[in-house]
Amino acid sequence: MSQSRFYITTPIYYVNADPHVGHAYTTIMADIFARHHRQRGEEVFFLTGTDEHGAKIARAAEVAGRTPQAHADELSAKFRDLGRELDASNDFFIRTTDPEHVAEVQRLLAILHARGDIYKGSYGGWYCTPCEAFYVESELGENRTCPIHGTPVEWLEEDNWFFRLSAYRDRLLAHFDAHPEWVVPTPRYNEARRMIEQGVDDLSISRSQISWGVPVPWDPDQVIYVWVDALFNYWTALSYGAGDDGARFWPPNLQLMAKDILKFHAVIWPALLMAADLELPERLAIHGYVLKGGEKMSKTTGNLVDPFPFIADYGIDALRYYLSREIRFGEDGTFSAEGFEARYTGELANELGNLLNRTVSMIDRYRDGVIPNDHGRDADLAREVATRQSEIRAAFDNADVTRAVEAAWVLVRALNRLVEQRAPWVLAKDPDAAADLDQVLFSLAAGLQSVLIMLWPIIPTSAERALASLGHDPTQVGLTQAVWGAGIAGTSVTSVPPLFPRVEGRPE
Ligand code: ME8
Repeated sequence: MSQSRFYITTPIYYVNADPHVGHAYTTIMADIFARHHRQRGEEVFFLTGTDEHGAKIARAAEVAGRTPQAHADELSAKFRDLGRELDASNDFFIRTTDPEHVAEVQRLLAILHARGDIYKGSYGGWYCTPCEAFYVESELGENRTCPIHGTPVEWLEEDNWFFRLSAYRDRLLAHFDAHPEWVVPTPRYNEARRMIEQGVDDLSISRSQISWGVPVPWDPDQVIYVWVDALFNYWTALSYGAGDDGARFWPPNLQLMAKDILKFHAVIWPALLMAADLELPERLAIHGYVLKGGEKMSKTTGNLVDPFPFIADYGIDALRYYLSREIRFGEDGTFSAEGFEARYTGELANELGNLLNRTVSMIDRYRDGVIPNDHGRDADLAREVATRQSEIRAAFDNADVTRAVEAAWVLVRALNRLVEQRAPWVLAKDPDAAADLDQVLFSLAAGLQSVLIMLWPIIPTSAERALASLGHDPTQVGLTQAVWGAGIAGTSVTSVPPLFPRVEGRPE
């Protein structure tokens, strides 16, 4: 049987400024999906990277007093480092300045040109450099400002190469109709469909007034519009970053992004792929914004949260857990230091960390550190484990990370209730209750083993440490290992320092 594949992407981030929690959010969410699909035994390719061309980067470099390349090198390295800090298990990190990417974009563009999908024209419009996009007058905010950034737009007029986007309108609509779940959640699907219905203009896909970009292959005085260069990264990465036959991963199964770049991915991207005769992605999952004080965190507005202090103080798993649980996937949600601390202490430390601690120390004290046998008296709990596992699979299939964490947490709470209701410390005093005590200790260990494997995509390092303390090989985190009590009776537990230790003070 051939192994199924799963190709997942994040947007490639602009290297105009340092990364913030918004970028961390998308990368962490993508990593959670990637890990979950690996747990299913699938061959996963997880791609992230940086978007390095265009006026926005050229200007940022100018302000920093260095060449665009030197600027991109430094900032791209920061995004790569952020990925490592986040424990992102990406299989490749693409940079649009990679020569292989540049060559492949030029090859694709030449194909579109040869097919008659590209023509020369002239264009004038209101340009927002932070968006790297044109707007029509009716889309602008007060005093001619960008609807996304609120910053002034500028009038740009030049002779450019155009892509016949309008010619793809009917095919795009047909694709939307045939694949009602290709953009989730539904309001985003509707929004994108409406944009196409209302009419799409041809797209200027080159710039003559800037030089920081990929030269148009048949007209080197122009560079390719940065969004066209960037969107193709999802394809070009496979041509040099995924080993021999990287194209086997095509098309992407899941592409994550926030709603700011919906139009580029749900309207322009599929049309470019149709023109290049490439299969369309299976699904785009559009998540909400991470807000700070009620506003979108953004490099342009400057209301940023730096993820690094939170990672330093609480550990990366705490950030991964907080973001996946607090911000309902697909909706906007607020990042706050108070909320972070509350979930860390109330849930990770008190509910999960203590549960492990108590379980291991009771097995130590009452059973010499060896997990007893199952007496078959907790069939309901065993069934609940199976139910939650199916729920988690379904949640991931519906691109709903938050629901997956919630389902796992229901089990954590059920196990805490088990401790309180059965009070092993009382059973331990009664010699006739030995089998009952065996059962509760086995059930706690079995339940923990299962739930830790289910939580592994979210909190990988903590889950591995906890599994090891239960005598489970921490490299074995496939979902088949998450069945009730798999191979756990008779193994020895070892106590470990608290998974989520108390943190003094907190980042602002
Ligand atoms: O748009 N909340 O790059 P970018 C949630 N280079 N997610 C956020 C966020 C926030 N406050 N801020 C940023 C670009 N993000 C282009 C993409 S792809 C071919 C080219 C995340 O650096 C989110 O994924 O502005 C958003 O879509 C992306 O970063 C935008 O990153």
